Amino acid sequence: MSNWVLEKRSFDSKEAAADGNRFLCANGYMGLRGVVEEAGPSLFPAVTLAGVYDQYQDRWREPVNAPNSLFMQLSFNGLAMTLGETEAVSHCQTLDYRHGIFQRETDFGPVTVSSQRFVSMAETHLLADRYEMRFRSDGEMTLIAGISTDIWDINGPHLFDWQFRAGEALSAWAVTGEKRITVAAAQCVSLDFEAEETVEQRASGLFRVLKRKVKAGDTLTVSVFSGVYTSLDDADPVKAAERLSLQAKEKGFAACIRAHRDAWETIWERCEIVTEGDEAAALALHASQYHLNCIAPRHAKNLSIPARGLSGQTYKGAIFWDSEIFFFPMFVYTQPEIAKSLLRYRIETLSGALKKAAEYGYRGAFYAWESQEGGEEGCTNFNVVDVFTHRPVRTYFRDKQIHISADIAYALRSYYDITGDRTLLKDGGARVILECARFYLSRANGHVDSEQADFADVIGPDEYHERVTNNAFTNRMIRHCLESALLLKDIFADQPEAFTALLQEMEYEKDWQLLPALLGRIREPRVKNGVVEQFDGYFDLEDCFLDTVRSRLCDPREYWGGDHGVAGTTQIIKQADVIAMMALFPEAFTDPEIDVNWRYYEPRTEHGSSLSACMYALTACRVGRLDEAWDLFMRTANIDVVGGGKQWAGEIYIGGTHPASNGGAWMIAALGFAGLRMKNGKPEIHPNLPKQLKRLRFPIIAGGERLMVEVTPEGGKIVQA
Ligand code: IFM
Repeated sequence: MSNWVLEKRSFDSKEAAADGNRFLCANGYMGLRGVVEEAGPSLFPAVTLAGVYDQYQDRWREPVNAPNSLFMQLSFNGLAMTLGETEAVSHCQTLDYRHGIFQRETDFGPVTVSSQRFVSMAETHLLADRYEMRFRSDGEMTLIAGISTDIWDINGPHLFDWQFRAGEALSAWAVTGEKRITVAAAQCVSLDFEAEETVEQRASGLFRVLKRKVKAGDTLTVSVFSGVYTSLDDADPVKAAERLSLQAKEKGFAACIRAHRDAWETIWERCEIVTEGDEAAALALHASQYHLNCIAPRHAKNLSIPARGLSGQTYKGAIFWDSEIFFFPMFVYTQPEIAKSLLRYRIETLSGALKKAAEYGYRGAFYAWESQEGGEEGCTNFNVVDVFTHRPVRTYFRDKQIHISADIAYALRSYYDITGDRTLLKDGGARVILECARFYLSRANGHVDSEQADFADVIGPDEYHERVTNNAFTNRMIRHCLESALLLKDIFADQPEAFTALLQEMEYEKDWQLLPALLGRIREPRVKNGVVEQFDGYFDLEDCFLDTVRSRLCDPREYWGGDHGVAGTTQIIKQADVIAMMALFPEAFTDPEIDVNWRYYEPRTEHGSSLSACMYALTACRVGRLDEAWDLFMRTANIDVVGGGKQWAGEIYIGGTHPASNGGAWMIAALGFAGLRMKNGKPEIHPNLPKQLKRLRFPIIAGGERLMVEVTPEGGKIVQA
């Protein structure tokens, strides 16, 4: 197996949910789960659309899945050749990370089916599949190829009033329940054989039925071209989808796949991390970079990326802090136009954040914890279901995880620091930072017996301890947000009138005076023997081992956090928190400070979130704990290679890809192993290469220059690309 190819040589329907994620093909506009053509809803096929949401009844709002327009079902002599139902002699499926191409080959005995398909990186709305049948005996084949409207949804259905049209292209379209958005798919086929052809409209969609006699030794091929559009993309999405599928058919499969492969090559030129020394690590890095790149919104200027990418509807397809803290770094250093899109999404959803703050009685911008279109809050007050009572549990992620606004301000500032480009700040970014700072001005609590300001009743990244006071991470991020707001005056020093006009327009003059005062008063965390206390009172909690806490569970799926969770009264934390702070502000802490905190918190961390390991790896690099850094790196980078992690919580599907880990893998390689950082607008490196690697090389764009970073055991350099 090359270090660019994921391969699986068996099929087990129990692994279908996880494999659908691992073998995902996507292009930022849509994601096609890695399941075979004939799969019905029990194998979780989906074409998930980016940025299109719907709510069915009072269920969770989630992204919409388009119909499956690559559906194909072969029967031979009356027997359906369906993986998982008909016994197969062998099955192999692969995903080529370099070019985003999914292949399967299934030997059903009398016939072997093989296919090659992709979600075009060159043509945003195009899916294509080349499906080949090799017959070993004489008989009659029936191939059903069409658009399946039998859609697997978690909280659906979302598409209603189906309509169909059959011409050279088959088309199916429907509207979403909530906003009446039209979702359309069209499909054309090109055959290298003659067949009797009929078109059938069934309850499950619109299909071409192709029948013919075959002889042993015959090989027949069908190429399928499908356009997918919504009324958000085009005033006539049905026509647009039909037009695209016809055009693609005209071009032919070979030309379409060539354009798709070329588009991927261009992406790799911008960001490929080349390593030497460890093949498993190379594969894991390719997987991580593939998964993050394939969900980047290249077709848009103002979209962000959901926490589970485009692998389905988990986490309501919502945008979390994952975008700014975990996805953003790779993009800002390699493809800043994508980083810009992530931030434009926040700029354009500021009104949602202002509304949310006002609803809670605050001023300024309080961004949604789980943000959907328009900045709408997708996070409910009851985000967990109790495994014992099956009742919803009141959770406080939505109302107390206030670091989200500062995380966004952090990324806006980093964008400026790394690119040197002020346009984003000018075009709304400065306003966002100022509104976030204003939110913290209104959210701060005076301390009862000192001059200091507390941030009480919050949740930090460690979500197991809810409603705490002075979470070190949160307070540090808030300080940085206030500092960034004040720094804007220097950034726009050459345009003082424009900056003053902005403050006036925002009625900010009084708040501007208050910022330095609050900055000077934010409570510093307690430090004991060099260890930063995660929040007020954390050190007084029971100090015990992870296994002790685990042994207290009555049910393996029990939620560890909240009022009754097993972790709440202990020092066991879900994910990096103080260590995340140290990873984000490396210059604010000395090596011994980081080391002592790392040694304290790592054994107390469950790593119950895929966001955790990379923060520990980054800080481990910094203090020379390279063996630990390597293990955490492999865990991070391999996450969507092995497809680990929970897939189900009771009845709720929670699986998906892990873009935060994918971004984390880039961060560990670039910011950790190479030690890349910006100083006074210039990149510099401080290599910490683990012994497993003989070479590390990757391109960056920093301060407007295209550069190449090279690290070997002998040292490192940054050269012109
Ligand atoms: O943003 C994270 C959070 O920190 C932990 N739970 C999952 C979320 C989405 O990845």
